[in-house]
Amino acid sequence: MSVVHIIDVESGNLQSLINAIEHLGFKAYLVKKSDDPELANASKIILPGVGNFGHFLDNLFSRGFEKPIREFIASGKPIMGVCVGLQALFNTSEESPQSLGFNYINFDLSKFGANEKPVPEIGWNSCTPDSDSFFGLDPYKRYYFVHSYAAILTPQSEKVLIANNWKYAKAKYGTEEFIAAVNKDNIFATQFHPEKSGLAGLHVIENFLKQQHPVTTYSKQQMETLSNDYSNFGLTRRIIACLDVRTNNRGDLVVTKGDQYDVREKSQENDVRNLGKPVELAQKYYEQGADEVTFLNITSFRDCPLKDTPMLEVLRLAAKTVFVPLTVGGGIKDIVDVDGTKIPALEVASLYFRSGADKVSIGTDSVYAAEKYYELGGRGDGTSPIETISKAYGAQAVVISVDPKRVYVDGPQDTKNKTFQSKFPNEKGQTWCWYACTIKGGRETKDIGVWELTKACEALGAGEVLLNCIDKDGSNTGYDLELLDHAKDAVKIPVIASSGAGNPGHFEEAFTNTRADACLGAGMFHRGEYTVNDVKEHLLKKGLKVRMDRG
Ligand code: 1PR
Repeated sequence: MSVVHIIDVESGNLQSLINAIEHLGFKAYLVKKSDDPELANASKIILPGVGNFGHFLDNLFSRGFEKPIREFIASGKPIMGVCVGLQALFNTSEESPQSLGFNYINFDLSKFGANEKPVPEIGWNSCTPDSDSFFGLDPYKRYYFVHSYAAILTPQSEKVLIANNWKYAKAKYGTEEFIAAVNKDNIFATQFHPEKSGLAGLHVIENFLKQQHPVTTYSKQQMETLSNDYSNFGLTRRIIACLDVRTNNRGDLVVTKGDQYDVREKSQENDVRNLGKPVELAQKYYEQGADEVTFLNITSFRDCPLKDTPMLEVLRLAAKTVFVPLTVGGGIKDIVDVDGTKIPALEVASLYFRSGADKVSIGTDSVYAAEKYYELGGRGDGTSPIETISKAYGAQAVVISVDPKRVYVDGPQDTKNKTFQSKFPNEKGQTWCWYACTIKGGRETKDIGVWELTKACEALGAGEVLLNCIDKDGSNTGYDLELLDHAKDAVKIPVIASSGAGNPGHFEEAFTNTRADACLGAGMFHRGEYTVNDVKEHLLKKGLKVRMDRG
């Protein structure tokens, strides 16, 4: 079996890349030390990078990898960079101006402008090879991008590329064009994550491993359906399947679903509603076309050592066959293990990343972090899980999960939190309202609003908001559209609509009437009322672009 060598400087989730390579029938070998003699035997190398440019390159160079990588490239053998692995080919990045890249391409990376669009770019974009297509990159397929910095193209930078015989594929996010992939001789690199891009991404990896450049042809109608219309900044409408996971009375790990967070059956047994097995359902939703899968550990697994937490095994197994991003939430905080050992949140998160998670979602602790942020006069002290995880793995890896309830008041003077006037008065005729954040799965309500929480967490380094709504959870009556607008007005980072989806029309409503960046569904999928594909077909009929390349 042919072996692929992966450079491992412990940045982010390499497990998914290994899984993708093995899924394609190759063997993966992790090179953790630059003096590993195996490196000399490598016939193909992959250089994956996640997170911060400086963190990644400084780490790579201080571990002595610069020389062997340059020598490998000079030998003419194939190398593929992924994400920050692509960025490493450039000179420097605005993200870490003190750090140097390999400078094979002499221009600098910069941050996306956030005036017109959410930053980071998180989602499925297309990319168009400028000259000859390479490694099967296909303008009618969608690839998963997650980054704030990019090789943004200008007439001048394009001249640099052309003059130096680089082939490149462009992507467009909002009004900015950037490099999605490059190729010259034995070097190939993608800004997107092929290992997280479903079948389309697996094909790109396979084409690199087999050094082939296939071209797919499409009918006119397929081209129309699949082409990018550059609405929604170029991204498809993202559909996320969410699995709330916990153990039932018998100790089995089940996917459950509550009504306003109550997950118990109304029967005498009062057991936790059991809607299926986590790994099986994740696989099913991937096959139905889910763009992401989120696992929420809705109660911590008490009396269980962290390393044996069942959620780790769920992730390990799911990541073997589910090649789209996986998020895990619940219990991402500083913990004291059963033997009394203190484990910082960063280490808890690292364990999840190493098991196959791409993002962690932080609920209760994000409320504590925001409260502290305001106590300190609008700054963090660097110790909250949002800050530590974001610093090590990048903002794109940190989601905050918000569990709010609507609170009506007579007017803005009645609360310190930001209010707005709702179109839907309550039974007392009040129209002014705000959204109170809760902690511990909705059991405790805090005097901090969604507006205040999301703004503070964004400033602390969160990259995305998973916006639940206790009033709507499990109701099948559609998302709280006013809540979505309220949060979108507060922050620039992407906001995921959650709670209340009961049919495909609700997804359409959220995407059309609000600026939601993604929509999440749970109960309607678990109960088998609709599939993810039903939702996508509906959105397509309504003229909203979705990713149709099904895993
Ligand atoms: O506080 O960091 O340990 O995280 C706990 C996580 O568990 C939080 O993300 C919190 O939202 C979640 N959680 C806690 N208790 C419950 C519960 O249901 N009793 N689930 C819970 C929250 C909300 C969504 C749900 C949508 C869509 N679940 O994930 O899937 O509301 O449902 P629908 O489409 O069927 O309406 P921490």
